[in-house]
Amino acid sequence: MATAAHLISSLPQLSPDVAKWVDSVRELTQPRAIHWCDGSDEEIRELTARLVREGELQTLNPDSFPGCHLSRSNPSDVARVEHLTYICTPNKEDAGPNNNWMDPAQAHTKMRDLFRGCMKDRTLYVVPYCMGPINSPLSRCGVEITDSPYVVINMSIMTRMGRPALERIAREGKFVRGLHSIGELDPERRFIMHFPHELSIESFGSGYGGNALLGKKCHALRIASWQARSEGWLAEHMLIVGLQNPQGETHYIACAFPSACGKTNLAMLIPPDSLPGWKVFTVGDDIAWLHPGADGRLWAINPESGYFGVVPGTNPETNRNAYDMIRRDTLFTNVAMTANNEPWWEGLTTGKPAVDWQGRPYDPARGPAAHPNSRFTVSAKRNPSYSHRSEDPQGVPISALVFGGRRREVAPLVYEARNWKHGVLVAASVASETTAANVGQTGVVRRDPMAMQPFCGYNFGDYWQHWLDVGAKLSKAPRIFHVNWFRRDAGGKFLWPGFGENLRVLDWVLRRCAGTVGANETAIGNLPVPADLNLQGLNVSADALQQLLAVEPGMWKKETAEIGKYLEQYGSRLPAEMTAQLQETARKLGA
Ligand code: OXD
Ligand code: MN
Repeated sequence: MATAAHLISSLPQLSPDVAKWVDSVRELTQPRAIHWCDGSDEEIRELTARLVREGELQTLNPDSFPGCHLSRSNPSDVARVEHLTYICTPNKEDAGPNNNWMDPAQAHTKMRDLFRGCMKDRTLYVVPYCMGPINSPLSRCGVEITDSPYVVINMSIMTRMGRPALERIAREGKFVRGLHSIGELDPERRFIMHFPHELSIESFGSGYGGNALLGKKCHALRIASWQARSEGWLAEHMLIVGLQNPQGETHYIACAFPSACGKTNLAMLIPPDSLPGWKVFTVGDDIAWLHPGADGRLWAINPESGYFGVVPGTNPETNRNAYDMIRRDTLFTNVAMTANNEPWWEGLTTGKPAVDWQGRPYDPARGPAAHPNSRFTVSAKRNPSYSHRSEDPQGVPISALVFGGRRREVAPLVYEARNWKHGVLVAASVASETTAANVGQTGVVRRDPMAMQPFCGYNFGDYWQHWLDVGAKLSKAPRIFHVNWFRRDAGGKFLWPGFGENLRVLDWVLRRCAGTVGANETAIGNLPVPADLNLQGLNVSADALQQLLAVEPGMWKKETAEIGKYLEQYGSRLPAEMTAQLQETARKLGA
């Protein structure tokens, strides 16, 4: 077996810390072989071919879906598991009421017991990766050790994986350690542990995306948010998109929405025909690392290089870019299949399912054909609206930060915060109906501050203070907005068409940033004067518009009281500024 020591001669750029760590994991987990991933196309081709031979992956119709494969998860392992996800800080208070906490020593002992001997008869893969452009000072590296070849293939799409990352780690010395095993896929023996002080992650018992692709939620959000606090930047659950207006000017915005609220759709938005001259460029669809620049602006990179997107609902009307993008070189997880070996999911208007996501003959009595959280993994470069600025080592300057949730009532279509400090309160007050991206009940409203409830690696109280501190450093801070595409009327019907039409709201957002449009100042922030929204060619009635832009004082007094109650649980860690901002809103509401 290739030990790390004997690899040092063939990999002159190997960091001794990586070598030592891999050796200690080898001793603990007892793999049959070790594979150091170099990230080459040939490596991924061979791995894919092997999984097809072994029946782990299924080749989809090579004529209509060339280079596409299907993976089926264990039915008990199809979503993130927030109740089994822990932040292990020496001091419990540092993890905060927003996280499950375990003492680091206790967590390490528990995990060592699970990992001991778990890779017998398996190959241990060493996956070096870089989050962000390989030559960007804003990027950070990690190494994931895993026994799942499915994870390796995903990581090769989602990150800059392989030799250049290993070389960067050797130069920098610092890297995030992620140890992962699928174990026996037993939900009773499943834990996702984070040790922010050690920049390390230990994940056992799940092969599903957010639990197992450790570069994504575990590193780029939970560990990175901690790292960002100590280094003076922000790691956020945000898409990044460039909007070019008919005058030819491009502005970048970053938007945070809870899981499965349409971030991928917004990131790839197609301007409707009735808004000629607009172009949209995608920089990222899920995560943004935001750094204050020397020029007083906030600069963003997307640490990822691919998309791990929700499939159901994707069709030429909702997201033509994604629909086109996933027709080749895409790894599908838990979709259904037609008789013709094409992938199929709910929301497709063509074809019909023959086999469901579990590989059984499709029977509508058993529920949807594709799992509601079925996913595509695909390189960002396959996106027709891919922005070449995604590779810019400096990132892109951000004009506006947009937050939102899935709310049938209360939150209007759009409003602008009074200033950065009020914006931090607005963002901390985000609430949304839960979705299938996490195990648990769907459709109940929960607070999801900055859409980071499942992903912030430390106490939200400290996190909000950090947001206030970052804002204080920005002489040209982005403006902060809140949107709600999901507002419904009394009969439960959506009031706003959403999808491409959301550009009309973003147009107003950009005009606010440019200072070329006024607003209605209300108790909760600044709303559009209805005549200032470009609704040309759109069939939204005056009554619907009135409801979309209404601030109902009764509902908002109740909302403000609920926000206050939610924030109270952060006790002495809650910044006084947040209370002051909330009191200001309450005063304006006459509460
Ligand atoms: C995701 C999520 O997978 O937020 O992006 O759950
Ligand atoms: Mn996400």
